[in-house]
Parts: sequence; C-alpha cells; structure tokens
Amino acid sequence: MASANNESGICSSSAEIKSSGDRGKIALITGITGQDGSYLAEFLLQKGYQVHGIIRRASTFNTHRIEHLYEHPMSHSEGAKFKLHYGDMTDSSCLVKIIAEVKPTEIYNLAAQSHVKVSFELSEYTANVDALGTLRLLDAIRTCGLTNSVRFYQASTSEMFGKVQEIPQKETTPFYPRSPYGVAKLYSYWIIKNYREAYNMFACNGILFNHESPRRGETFVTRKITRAVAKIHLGQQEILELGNIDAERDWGHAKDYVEAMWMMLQTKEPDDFVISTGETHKVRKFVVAAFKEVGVDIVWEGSGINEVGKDKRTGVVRVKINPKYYRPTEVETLLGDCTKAKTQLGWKPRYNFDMLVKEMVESDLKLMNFNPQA
Ligand code: NDP
Ligand code: GDR
Repeated sequence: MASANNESGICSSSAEIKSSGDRGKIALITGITGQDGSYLAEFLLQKGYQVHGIIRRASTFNTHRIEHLYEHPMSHSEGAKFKLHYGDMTDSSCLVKIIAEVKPTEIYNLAAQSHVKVSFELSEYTANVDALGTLRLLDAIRTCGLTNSVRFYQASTSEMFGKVQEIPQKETTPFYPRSPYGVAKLYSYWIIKNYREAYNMFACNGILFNHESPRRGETFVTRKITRAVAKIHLGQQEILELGNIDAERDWGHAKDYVEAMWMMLQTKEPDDFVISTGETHKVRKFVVAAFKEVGVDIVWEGSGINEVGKDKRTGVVRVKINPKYYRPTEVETLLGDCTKAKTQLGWKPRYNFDMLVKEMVESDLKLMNFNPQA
C-alpha cells in the first residue's frame, strides 16, 4: 500500500499515473490537505478524475485528512488516480514545474492561510500566500501555455463582504473586508476577474460562506465548540472559552460546497457565484445546539465579557467569554443569497444547520472516546 508520506517525496496511489495522451479530466488541487481539499479530492475521484494535489513539507504528518484516499476503491479503478506533489504557494518555480508535469484540465486553488484572527498577526505572510499565491499560480498556467485550456477555481470568501453593506449578500453586494485575510482574498478575487478579461482564461470565483464538517480545523469556532462539548460530556474538559458569541454566520456543510466548486467549472462561460445556505445563526446558537446534542440545556446569564453559559440543570458554568478571542475588527453578520447558483448551476445544499451540528458533535464524541488526547 502506498502512503501519503513515503520517503521519495513524490506520493501516488498504487495505480500508475499515465504520462500523456487521452487521460480524461485531470484536476490539480492546491490545499488538498485542508478540509475542502480532502472532500473535493474524494468527490473528483468518484467522478473518475485523475487527482493531483500540492502538499507542503511539514516536520510531522500533515496528510491525515487524505490518508484514506489511498485505500479508496475509486483511487485504483481505471482512469481514477491520485498523486501528491510537494510545493508551496510562495514558490513560483515549483508551481510552474508541477503544472508543466501534470498538465491539468482543472485547477482548484484552495491553498490559503485561512484563519481570519491569525491573519492579523501573520498579515504579510497571509498576503503572500492568499493574494500573491493566486497570481503565481495564474502566471504559472500562462508560462506553461495552458491559458486557454485550463479551467480555474478560486476559493473566494464571504469575508470579502466584511462590514455589512447589504443583507443578504450576493454577487453584486459591495465589498468591505475587515481583516488582512479578507483584503488578501479580495486581491485574488480581482486578479481572477482581470485574467479572465485580459487573457480569456476560464477562471471563476466561488464566493463561499462559512462551511464546516467533522474535518474542520480545530481552531475555527464550530469545531472548537463541538470538540469542547464532546470533551465536557466525557469529563475531559471543564469549560469552553469563546470571543464574540453574537457574530452571525451562514454555516453550510463542506461536502455540499465542494460540489458547487466543481459545478462552476462545468459551465459554458466562467462566472462568479455566491454559495450559502440562506440562513444565519449567532455563535451562541451554535453553542446551545451543540450542547443539546449531549442532553445539556445552556442558559445565558450576565452580559458583555461577564456573560456565561450555564448548564440549566446543574448550574455549572460551561461557557465563558475570553476577550483574547476578539478580533481587532469583526465581521458581525454574514447571510448569503445564492439564487444565482441555484438557478444557473442547479446547486442547492443538502445539509441544514441541525444536521451539521449533529454530525460534528457525534464525530467528536467518537474521536474523544477513542482518543482523549485528540
Ligand atoms: P484549511 O485551512 O482547512 O486548508 C488550507 C489548505 O491550504 C491546507 O491544505 C494548507 O496546508 C494549505 N496551505 C496553506 N498555506 C499554504 C502554502 N503556503 N502553500 C501551499 N499550501 C498551503 O481551509 P479550508 O479547507 O477550510 O478552505 C479552503 C479554501 O477556501 C481556503 O482558501 C479558504 O480561505 C477558503 N474558504 C474557506 C471557507 C470555509 O468556511 N471553510 C469559506 C470561504 C473560503 P497544510 O495542511 O499544510 O496547512
Ligand atoms: P471566520 O470563522 O472568521 O468566519 O472565517 P471562525 O470560525 O474563525 O469565526 C466565526 C465567528 O466566530 C467568532 N468567534 C470565534 N472564532 C474563533 N475562531 N474562535 C473563538 O473562540 C471564537 N469566539 C467567537 C469569530 O469572532 C467570528 O465572528 C472562516 C474561515 O474558514 C475563512 O477562511 C473563511 O473565508 C470564512 O470562514 C468564510
């Protein structure tokens, strides 16, 4: 069995990647080790694609979300293959080399420093990866002579809407980013539009609202909550500390959203699409819903930084506010209108809020039961 972390540095499933000719659809995914990259890779393998992914060298294993793909039956079936390449969005030469070798028909640019709060501390790095990284990838495509054959998906974000200009937000809503992350992503959004117009590239912006799953990174708020609920339920943790619990987010499921990415690249003309559920909820509502999954009713007492969430039955404080999780500038309300995607792509979400919370809590309960140190 091939492993994602073999010693050669080039990793592939046991089925060999053919070198040229009629290889069918070939996808290259940057950020394949992330939440979305892992679901997208699964989705494309099931569609019969050859899937190539760019991974970063790390001092420990960073491929836990995609390890199972080596065992996936589809990764060994005729025409469906899986291969990883070392690379980095800050390194143009490796991007050129990988694109020249892979000759993808579709590129999904998902790689990013994707944490909004962290982007205030790593602002220059975030701009380098999330803004210039996109430019490097687009120019690598041009260098390799694939400008008019490759289809390009850019992971744009509802964070570009930032400070509320209009509710709900749609493709025509003015942007007002509120973090170095949002600003960097706005550069990428515009460079996609510019290369589409200047070089006739098939390049799309998917303006995706928050999407979550059991594979969500542990420091994003939903996963932080579901992990804490599981640990508190199992007696492994006492309290959950959060920042702004009045922020409102339009939360969908990552599985639904990767399908929308693919749909955007199957259209006649490249365009930009909002992907959302059309429902928004406060962080505090997510907390209540998650605790409910383990039979705990949370009641809120106090206000501001002194507000607490108590277990109604026992009176024990389970949630506290810690200002260290506040952001210098916050995005208060996100609510997406995805009418364009529904009508032009035929996309609609399968998961709702309750299904998402349930799946995430159940998954973390299983994980913590199995490995309390996780
Ligand atoms: P994750 O943070 O889970 O994954 C990010 C991926 O990018 C990881 O594979 C990471 O690698 C990789 N990466 C980071 N820096 C670099 C670099 N310098 N060079 C190469 N790869 C790098 O994000 P998600 O899967 O949640 O999101 C995917 C994309 O969609 C991101 O661009 C994000 O900004 C955007 N987005 C996400 C939304 C969401 O709600 N999830 C909503 C809207 C947009 P490693 O594993 O090594 O860290
Ligand atoms: P977001 O997601 O910033 O919307 O970016 P995150 O889950 O980090 O925050 C959502 C909201 O919750 C509030 N919050 C907290 N957030 C975190 N992380 N930790 C806390 O303890 C906490 N307490 C309250 C935040 O202030 C915020 O208002 C995500 C990322 O995936 C981006 O890459 C993506 O572009 C956007 O979603 C759409």
